[in-house]
Amino acid sequence: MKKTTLLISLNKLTVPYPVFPLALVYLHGFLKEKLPSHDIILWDPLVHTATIEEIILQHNPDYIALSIRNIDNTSSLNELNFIGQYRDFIDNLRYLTKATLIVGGSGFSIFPLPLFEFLSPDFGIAGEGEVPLQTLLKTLDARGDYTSIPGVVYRSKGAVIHHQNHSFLNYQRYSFHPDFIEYYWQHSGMLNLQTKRGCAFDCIYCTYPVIDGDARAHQVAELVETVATLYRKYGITYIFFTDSVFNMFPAFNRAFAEALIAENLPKFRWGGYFSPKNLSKEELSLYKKAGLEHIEFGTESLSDTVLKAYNKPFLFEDVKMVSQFCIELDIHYSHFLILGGYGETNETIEETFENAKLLKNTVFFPYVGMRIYPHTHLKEYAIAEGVISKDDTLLENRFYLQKGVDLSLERLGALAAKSQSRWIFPDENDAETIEKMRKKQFKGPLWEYLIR
Ligand code: B12
Repeated sequence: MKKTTLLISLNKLTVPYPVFPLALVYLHGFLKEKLPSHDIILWDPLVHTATIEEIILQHNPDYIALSIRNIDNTSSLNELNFIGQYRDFIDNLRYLTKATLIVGGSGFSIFPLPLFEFLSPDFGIAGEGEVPLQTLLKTLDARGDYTSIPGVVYRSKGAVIHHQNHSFLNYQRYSFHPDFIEYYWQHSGMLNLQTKRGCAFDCIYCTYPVIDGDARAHQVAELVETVATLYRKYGITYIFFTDSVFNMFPAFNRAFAEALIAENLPKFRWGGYFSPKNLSKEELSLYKKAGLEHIEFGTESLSDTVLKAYNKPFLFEDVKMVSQFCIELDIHYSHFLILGGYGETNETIEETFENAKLLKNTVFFPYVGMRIYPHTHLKEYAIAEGVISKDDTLLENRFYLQKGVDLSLERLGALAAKSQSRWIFPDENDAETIEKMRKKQFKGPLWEYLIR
């Protein structure tokens, strides 16, 4: 008999805009192909008007797989944490249904053990989800032994066990779900797609290597086919490539850009996260021809002392150079910064604001302090300095704010006001303006309209 699996996105955050739950369409696409013995139903509280009670009544699922993306908003200025609402949701599911509950997602993957303890699902999957979820569902259907499936988290004799997954997929099966495409195109002004997984860098605060594992690329032909279908069949002309860092694997990127150009999608535009490291003007110019419209640089500081302390593999000189390339090629670009993290001083803060004046036609998005996450170098430094205790799960928002540095908004705001560029601190709420612009069919990230 056919089983029913309900796939849910738990993300209700709409800041800076609602983010298309890419994980769900990948998991759906993969399971449709590899697990035909299951009917897969998708539910997203932002998209669908039916309530979870109605969905459960209608489909009576055997399994419910929940995607947990955000744990917190990484901002010390307007702290949010979402795990309480996830637990309430799961408690309600326990009341509504006897279905087996499985959780996964980037947020879950950062904290698999403590979050499993906190949420009490039946199973968790940390990291890439496609193969582990398919294997787990098949095994549970057959009442088989799930205890050694890579990636799976479960409880045994009171302890929570996690077997890490080290073998990864190098392709994707994108499922074109019209409800999702329509809602997110209207409300986000972009859809998204991933061309690579994992991260090759080792920045002291970052969770990406823990979430995604080793850096690897997907397949050019399949990606271009997905972009072309979204463009031709659904009228999607703007995509955010969600890779941790887009400019890894230059040979792959070149092939991808050339294939996009050959596909001839004249109105197609895209953007992504880039690193200022290893980015030539010639490469950027090719991406521009392939539709590159905006770049969000994970720069973090404009002071070499701090870049070194954060273990960023570039210098301010690189930042200046790639910013200039963007200006010359007419590519919108912004810089994300972390002020007051490990190694910052009052002088390096001043240096960052001074250097910001040398970067023209851009927007800065500064975070204040570094969110401390498990399995990072920063966690070890914070323990050594007594900022957190050794056994802190870090599920609650914990920040590293460099002692002795004046990080008051008064000071930072005054420095920002003196610089010639636009600084958008995380507590600035532009939601209303953004919503108005979306209604007028403005596409893309929209910060490009704020450039001074
Ligand atoms: C791209 C990105 C963005 C872009 C998104 C652009 C866009 N249009 O898509 C932007 C800049 C908008 C953004 C914003 C934010 N982001 Co962000 N973002 C990312 C990034 C780099 C990639 C996310 C992605 O799309 N991955 C690709 C998909 C396919 O992968 P995935 O979701 O992980 O899914 C796989 C697995 O997790 C698993 N899986 C997923 N769900 C499920 C469910 C089940 C049941 C199973 C079994 C498996 C499973 O299988 C999937 C396929 O293999 C991640 C970091 C990272 N490397 O993951 C951060 C990340 C998701 N972001 C994060 C945060 C915090 C935010 C913000 C709150 C930041 C802020 N202060 O504004 C906002 C929230 C926006 C919102 N409305 O939700 C955090 C979330 C964790 C946390 N700390 O809470 C991350 C992990 C980064 C970090 N700091 O650690 N983000």
